[in-house]
Amino acid sequence: MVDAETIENSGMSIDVDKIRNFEVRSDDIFVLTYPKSGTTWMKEVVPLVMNGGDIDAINKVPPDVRAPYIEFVISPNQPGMSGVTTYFGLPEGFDLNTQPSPRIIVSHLRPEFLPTQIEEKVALKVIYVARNPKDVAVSTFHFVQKELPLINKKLYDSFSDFLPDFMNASNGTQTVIHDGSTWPKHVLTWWNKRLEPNVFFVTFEEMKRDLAGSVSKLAKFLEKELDDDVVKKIADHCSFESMKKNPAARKNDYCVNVLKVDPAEASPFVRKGKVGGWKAVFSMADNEKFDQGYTEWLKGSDFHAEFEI
Ligand code: PPS
Repeated sequence: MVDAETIENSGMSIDVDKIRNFEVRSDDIFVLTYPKSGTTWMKEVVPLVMNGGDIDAINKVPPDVRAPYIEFVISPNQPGMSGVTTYFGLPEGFDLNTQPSPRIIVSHLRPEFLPTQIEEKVALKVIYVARNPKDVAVSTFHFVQKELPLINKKLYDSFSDFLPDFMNASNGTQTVIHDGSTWPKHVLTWWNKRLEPNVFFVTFEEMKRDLAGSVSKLAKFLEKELDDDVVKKIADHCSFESMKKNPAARKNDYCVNVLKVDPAEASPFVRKGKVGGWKAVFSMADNEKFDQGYTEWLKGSDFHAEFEI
Protein backbone atom coordinates (compact mmCIF):
# COMPACT_ATOMS: atom_id res chain seq x y z
CA MET A 1 0.00 0.00 0.00
CA VAL A 2 1.42 3.39 -0.97
CA ASP A 3 0.10 6.43 0.80
CA ALA A 4 2.23 9.08 -0.93
CA GLU A 5 0.44 11.27 -3.44
CA THR A 6 3.61 12.90 -4.62
CA ILE A 7 7.22 11.85 -4.34
CA GLU A 8 10.45 13.69 -4.92
CA ASN A 9 12.75 12.50 -7.67
CA SER A 10 15.70 14.49 -9.02
CA GLY A 11 14.26 17.50 -7.26
CA MET A 12 10.98 17.14 -9.13
CA SER A 13 7.68 16.46 -7.50
CA ILE A 14 6.01 13.44 -9.07
CA ASP A 15 2.27 12.78 -8.99
CA VAL A 16 2.18 9.09 -8.19
CA ASP A 17 -1.50 8.54 -9.00
CA LYS A 18 -1.11 10.06 -12.43
CA ILE A 19 1.63 7.54 -13.18
CA ARG A 20 -0.18 4.60 -11.61
CA ASN A 21 -3.25 5.37 -13.74
CA PHE A 22 -1.28 5.76 -16.97
CA GLU A 23 -2.91 3.90 -19.88
CA VAL A 24 -0.52 1.13 -20.92
CA ARG A 25 -0.63 -0.51 -24.36
CA SER A 26 -0.06 -4.21 -24.84
CA ASP A 27 2.87 -3.51 -27.18
CA ASP A 28 4.66 -1.05 -24.88
CA ILE A 29 8.25 -1.85 -23.96
CA PHE A 30 9.20 -0.77 -20.46
CA VAL A 31 12.90 -0.40 -19.58
CA LEU A 32 13.12 -0.46 -15.78
CA THR A 33 16.20 0.12 -13.69
CA TYR A 34 17.38 1.22 -10.31
CA PRO A 35 19.29 4.49 -11.04
CA LYS A 36 22.87 4.21 -12.29
CA SER A 37 22.46 0.60 -13.35
CA GLY A 38 22.70 0.85 -17.15
CA THR A 39 19.63 2.88 -18.17
CA THR A 40 21.45 5.13 -20.65
CA TRP A 41 23.07 2.05 -22.14
CA MET A 42 19.77 0.18 -22.59
CA LYS A 43 18.12 3.33 -23.97
CA GLU A 44 20.65 3.16 -26.81
CA VAL A 45 20.37 -0.61 -27.34
CA VAL A 46 16.58 -1.11 -27.38
CA PRO A 47 15.68 1.43 -30.12
CA LEU A 48 18.39 -0.07 -32.33
CA VAL A 49 17.14 -3.60 -31.79
CA MET A 50 13.63 -2.42 -32.59
CA ASN A 51 14.61 -0.60 -35.81
CA GLY A 52 16.96 -3.30 -37.09
CA GLY A 53 20.19 -1.41 -36.33
CA ASP A 54 19.41 1.85 -38.15
CA ILE A 55 21.87 4.17 -36.39
CA ASP A 56 21.08 7.21 -38.57
CA ALA A 57 17.41 6.95 -37.62
CA ILE A 58 18.03 6.88 -33.87
CA ASN A 59 20.57 9.70 -34.11
CA LYS A 60 17.82 11.98 -35.37
CA VAL A 61 15.83 11.65 -32.12
CA PRO A 62 17.29 12.45 -28.67
CA PRO A 63 17.44 9.43 -26.30
CA ASP A 64 14.94 10.95 -23.86
CA VAL A 65 12.42 11.40 -26.67
CA ARG A 66 12.78 7.95 -28.23
CA ALA A 67 12.77 6.38 -24.76
CA PRO A 68 11.30 8.90 -22.28
CA TYR A 69 11.18 8.57 -18.51
CA ILE A 70 7.53 8.21 -17.52
CA GLU A 71 8.18 10.00 -14.22
CA PHE A 72 9.43 13.09 -16.04
CA VAL A 73 6.87 13.30 -18.84
CA ILE A 74 3.64 12.18 -17.20
CA SER A 75 3.84 14.04 -13.93
CA PRO A 76 2.80 17.69 -14.01
CA ASN A 77 4.62 19.13 -11.03
CA GLN A 78 8.24 20.07 -11.42
CA PRO A 79 8.90 22.81 -8.90
CA GLY A 80 12.37 21.83 -7.71
CA MET A 81 14.31 21.86 -10.95
CA SER A 82 11.63 23.38 -13.10
CA GLY A 83 12.44 23.27 -16.78
CA VAL A 84 15.30 20.77 -16.66
CA THR A 85 13.50 18.40 -18.98
CA THR A 86 13.92 21.05 -21.70
CA TYR A 87 17.48 19.79 -21.88
CA PHE A 88 16.31 16.23 -22.46
CA GLY A 89 15.35 17.43 -25.96
CA LEU A 90 11.63 16.93 -25.34
CA PRO A 91 9.60 19.09 -27.68
CA GLU A 92 7.12 21.57 -26.20
CA GLY A 93 3.87 19.79 -25.34
CA PHE A 94 5.36 16.29 -25.69
CA ASP A 95 2.63 13.78 -24.86
CA LEU A 96 3.55 10.18 -24.15
CA ASN A 97 -0.12 9.20 -24.50
CA THR A 98 -0.11 10.03 -28.21
CA GLN A 99 3.28 8.63 -29.18
CA PRO A 100 3.20 5.91 -31.86
CA SER A 101 3.50 2.25 -30.95
CA PRO A 102 5.57 0.48 -29.95
CA ARG A 103 6.57 2.96 -27.26
CA ILE A 104 9.79 2.50 -25.31
CA ILE A 105 9.13 3.83 -21.81
CA VAL A 106 11.80 4.12 -19.15
CA SER A 107 11.48 4.31 -15.37
CA HIS A 108 13.50 4.22 -12.20
CA LEU A 109 10.35 4.15 -10.10
CA ARG A 110 9.88 1.47 -7.49
CA PRO A 111 7.41 -1.24 -8.52
CA GLU A 112 4.46 0.05 -6.48
CA PHE A 113 4.65 3.46 -8.16
CA LEU A 114 4.53 2.08 -11.71
CA PRO A 115 1.36 2.00 -13.86
CA THR A 116 -0.88 -0.68 -12.39
CA GLN A 117 -1.67 -1.93 -15.92
CA ILE A 118 1.88 -3.23 -16.27
CA GLU A 119 0.71 -6.20 -14.21
CA GLU A 120 -2.42 -6.66 -16.33
CA LYS A 121 -1.23 -6.32 -19.93
CA VAL A 122 0.33 -9.71 -20.37
CA ALA A 123 1.82 -9.10 -23.83
CA LEU A 124 3.69 -6.03 -22.64
CA LYS A 125 7.48 -6.38 -22.50
CA VAL A 126 9.51 -5.43 -19.45
CA ILE A 127 13.30 -5.18 -19.68
CA TYR A 128 15.00 -4.92 -16.31
CA VAL A 129 18.70 -4.05 -15.96
CA ALA A 130 20.40 -4.71 -12.62
CA ARG A 131 23.94 -3.77 -11.59
CA ASN A 132 26.05 -4.76 -8.62
CA PRO A 133 25.20 -2.33 -5.83
CA LYS A 134 28.79 -1.34 -4.99
CA ASP A 135 29.31 0.12 -8.48
CA VAL A 136 25.78 1.56 -8.32
CA ALA A 137 26.68 3.31 -5.06
CA VAL A 138 29.83 4.85 -6.53
CA SER A 139 28.08 5.93 -9.71
CA THR A 140 25.24 7.42 -7.64
CA PHE A 141 27.71 9.29 -5.44
CA HIS A 142 29.25 11.00 -8.47
CA PHE A 143 25.81 11.93 -9.69
CA VAL A 144 24.34 13.27 -6.44
CA GLN A 145 27.40 15.42 -5.82
CA LYS A 146 26.50 17.23 -9.04
CA GLU A 147 22.76 17.35 -8.39
CA LEU A 148 22.72 18.31 -4.69
CA PRO A 149 23.63 21.97 -5.24
CA LEU A 150 20.76 22.28 -7.73
CA ILE A 151 18.27 21.63 -4.97
CA ASN A 152 20.22 23.66 -2.41
CA LYS A 153 21.53 20.70 -0.48
CA LYS A 154 24.93 20.31 1.07
CA LEU A 155 27.48 18.10 -0.66
CA TYR A 156 28.59 14.92 1.09
CA ASP A 157 32.05 15.27 2.64
CA SER A 158 33.13 11.91 1.28
CA PHE A 159 31.92 8.64 -0.20
CA SER A 160 31.97 7.11 3.31
CA ASP A 161 29.64 9.88 4.43
CA PHE A 162 27.26 9.11 1.56
CA LEU A 163 27.23 5.30 1.78
CA PRO A 164 24.80 4.94 4.75
CA ASP A 165 22.28 7.16 2.93
CA PHE A 166 22.61 5.00 -0.15
CA MET A 167 22.05 1.85 1.86
CA ASN A 168 18.99 3.20 3.64
CA ALA A 169 17.70 5.35 0.76
CA SER A 170 17.33 8.10 3.32
CA ASN A 171 18.01 11.81 3.70
CA GLY A 172 19.81 13.41 0.80
CA THR A 173 19.85 10.40 -1.47
CA GLN A 174 16.14 9.79 -1.28
CA THR A 175 15.19 13.28 -2.29
CA VAL A 176 17.76 13.58 -5.02
CA ILE A 177 17.47 10.61 -7.30
CA HIS A 178 15.55 7.94 -5.45
CA ASP A 179 11.92 7.62 -4.59
CA GLY A 180 12.64 6.03 -1.23
CA SER A 181 13.30 2.52 -2.42
CA THR A 182 16.47 0.70 -1.62
CA TRP A 183 18.49 -1.27 -4.15
CA PRO A 184 17.36 -4.73 -2.91
CA LYS A 185 13.62 -3.92 -2.97
CA HIS A 186 13.90 -2.69 -6.53
CA VAL A 187 16.12 -5.42 -7.93
CA LEU A 188 14.64 -8.38 -6.07
CA THR A 189 11.08 -7.53 -7.12
CA TRP A 190 12.09 -7.93 -10.75
CA TRP A 191 14.50 -10.82 -10.12
CA ASN A 192 11.54 -12.69 -8.63
CA LYS A 193 9.57 -12.05 -11.84
CA ARG A 194 12.45 -12.87 -14.20
CA LEU A 195 10.97 -16.14 -15.43
CA GLU A 196 7.70 -14.55 -16.50
CA PRO A 197 7.55 -14.68 -20.32
CA ASN A 198 7.17 -10.90 -20.71
CA VAL A 199 10.17 -10.08 -18.48
CA PHE A 200 13.79 -9.88 -19.67
CA PHE A 201 16.17 -9.58 -16.71
CA VAL A 202 19.76 -8.76 -17.60
CA THR A 203 22.70 -7.41 -15.63
CA PHE A 204 25.14 -4.61 -16.41
CA GLU A 205 27.89 -7.16 -15.82
CA GLU A 206 26.49 -9.60 -18.41
CA MET A 207 26.28 -6.75 -20.94
CA LYS A 208 29.82 -5.73 -20.14
CA ARG A 209 31.09 -9.28 -20.54
CA ASP A 210 29.34 -9.97 -23.84
CA LEU A 211 27.35 -7.10 -25.30
CA ALA A 212 26.70 -8.80 -28.63
CA GLY A 213 25.38 -11.88 -26.78
CA SER A 214 23.06 -9.69 -24.68
CA VAL A 215 21.84 -7.82 -27.78
CA SER A 216 21.13 -11.12 -29.47
CA LYS A 217 19.11 -12.47 -26.50
CA LEU A 218 17.26 -9.18 -26.22
CA ALA A 219 16.37 -9.30 -29.92
CA LYS A 220 14.83 -12.75 -29.44
CA PHE A 221 12.85 -11.45 -26.47
CA LEU A 222 11.62 -8.50 -28.54
CA GLU A 223 10.78 -10.89 -31.38
CA LYS A 224 13.19 -9.23 -33.80
CA GLU A 225 15.31 -11.30 -36.16
CA LEU A 226 18.72 -9.70 -36.48
CA ASP A 227 21.62 -10.97 -38.57
CA ASP A 228 24.94 -11.37 -36.79
CA ASP A 229 26.41 -8.36 -38.58
CA VAL A 230 23.54 -6.16 -37.34
CA VAL A 231 24.00 -7.47 -33.80
CA LYS A 232 27.69 -6.62 -34.08
CA LYS A 233 26.92 -3.17 -35.45
CA ILE A 234 24.58 -2.48 -32.51
CA ALA A 235 27.13 -3.77 -30.00
CA ASP A 236 29.86 -1.58 -31.54
CA HIS A 237 27.65 1.51 -31.49
CA CYS A 238 26.68 0.82 -27.85
CA SER A 239 30.19 0.04 -26.60
CA PHE A 240 31.40 2.29 -23.82
CA GLU A 241 34.06 3.84 -26.07
CA SER A 242 31.52 4.70 -28.73
CA MET A 243 28.90 6.04 -26.31
CA LYS A 244 31.55 8.11 -24.53
CA LYS A 245 32.01 9.99 -27.83
CA ASN A 246 28.26 10.30 -28.47
CA PRO A 247 26.96 13.75 -27.39
CA ALA A 248 23.35 12.58 -27.26
CA ALA A 249 24.13 9.57 -25.06
CA ARG A 250 26.24 11.78 -22.77
CA LYS A 251 23.32 14.24 -22.58
CA ASN A 252 25.56 17.16 -23.47
CA ASP A 253 22.83 19.80 -23.10
CA TYR A 254 21.81 18.54 -19.69
CA CYS A 255 25.45 18.35 -18.54
CA VAL A 256 26.26 21.87 -19.70
CA ASN A 257 23.05 23.67 -18.77
CA VAL A 258 21.88 21.83 -15.67
CA LEU A 259 24.77 19.96 -14.06
CA LYS A 260 27.36 22.53 -15.23
CA VAL A 261 29.98 19.95 -16.10
CA ASP A 262 32.02 19.28 -19.21
CA PRO A 263 30.17 16.35 -20.82
CA ALA A 264 33.25 14.92 -22.52
CA GLU A 265 35.09 14.73 -19.21
CA ALA A 266 32.42 14.35 -16.59
CA SER A 267 29.05 13.24 -17.96
CA PRO A 268 27.56 11.07 -15.18
CA PHE A 269 25.57 9.21 -17.85
CA VAL A 270 28.61 7.79 -19.63
CA ARG A 271 31.39 8.12 -17.07
CA LYS A 272 33.73 5.16 -16.40
CA GLY A 273 31.47 2.25 -17.34
CA LYS A 274 33.45 -0.33 -15.38
CA VAL A 275 32.65 -3.39 -13.35
CA GLY A 276 34.60 -3.29 -10.09
CA GLY A 277 35.37 0.45 -10.15
CA TRP A 278 34.08 0.48 -6.55
CA LYS A 279 37.37 -1.07 -5.38
CA ALA A 280 39.19 2.23 -5.93
CA VAL A 281 36.60 4.11 -3.86
CA PHE A 282 35.41 1.91 -0.97
CA SER A 283 37.57 1.98 2.17
CA MET A 284 37.99 -1.30 4.07
CA ALA A 285 35.48 -0.03 6.64
CA ASP A 286 32.98 0.93 3.90
CA ASN A 287 33.33 -2.51 2.42
CA GLU A 288 32.79 -4.33 5.71
CA LYS A 289 29.68 -2.30 6.49
CA PHE A 290 28.38 -2.76 2.99
CA ASP A 291 28.91 -6.52 3.01
CA GLN A 292 26.99 -6.84 6.28
CA GLY A 293 24.07 -4.89 4.83
CA TYR A 294 24.25 -6.79 1.56
CA THR A 295 24.05 -10.16 3.34
CA GLU A 296 20.91 -8.97 5.14
CA TRP A 297 19.43 -7.62 1.90
CA LEU A 298 19.80 -10.91 0.10
CA LYS A 299 18.75 -13.26 2.90
CA GLY A 300 16.44 -15.86 1.41
CA SER A 301 17.14 -14.80 -2.19
CA ASP A 302 19.06 -16.70 -4.85
CA PHE A 303 20.21 -13.47 -6.53
CA HIS A 304 23.96 -12.87 -6.53
CA ALA A 305 25.48 -9.63 -7.76
CA GLU A 306 28.76 -9.83 -9.65
CA PHE A 307 31.14 -7.37 -8.00
CA GLU A 308 33.88 -8.10 -10.53
CA ILE A 309 34.13 -9.94 -13.82
S1 PPS B 1 20.92 7.16 -14.84
O1 PPS B 1 21.30 8.52 -14.47
O2 PPS B 1 20.22 6.49 -13.74
O3 PPS B 1 20.15 7.10 -16.07
O4 PPS B 1 22.28 6.39 -15.03
P1 PPS B 1 22.46 5.01 -15.80
O5 PPS B 1 22.47 5.26 -17.22
O6 PPS B 1 21.52 3.99 -15.27
O7 PPS B 1 23.90 4.57 -15.33
C1 PPS B 1 25.03 5.30 -15.66
C2 PPS B 1 26.18 4.32 -15.58
O8 PPS B 1 26.20 3.48 -16.75
C3 PPS B 1 27.46 3.60 -17.39
N1 PPS B 1 27.34 3.40 -18.84
C4 PPS B 1 27.97 2.43 -19.50
N2 PPS B 1 28.79 1.46 -19.07
C5 PPS B 1 29.30 0.61 -20.00
N3 PPS B 1 29.05 0.72 -21.33
C6 PPS B 1 28.24 1.68 -21.80
N4 PPS B 1 28.01 1.76 -23.11
C7 PPS B 1 27.66 2.60 -20.87
N5 PPS B 1 26.83 3.67 -20.96
C8 PPS B 1 26.65 4.15 -19.73
C9 PPS B 1 27.90 5.00 -17.01
O9 PPS B 1 29.28 5.17 -17.25
C10 PPS B 1 27.52 5.05 -15.54
O10 PPS B 1 28.37 4.23 -14.72
P2 PPS B 1 29.66 4.80 -13.96
O11 PPS B 1 30.10 3.68 -13.05
O12 PPS B 1 29.24 6.03 -13.23
O13 PPS B 1 30.67 5.06 -15.03
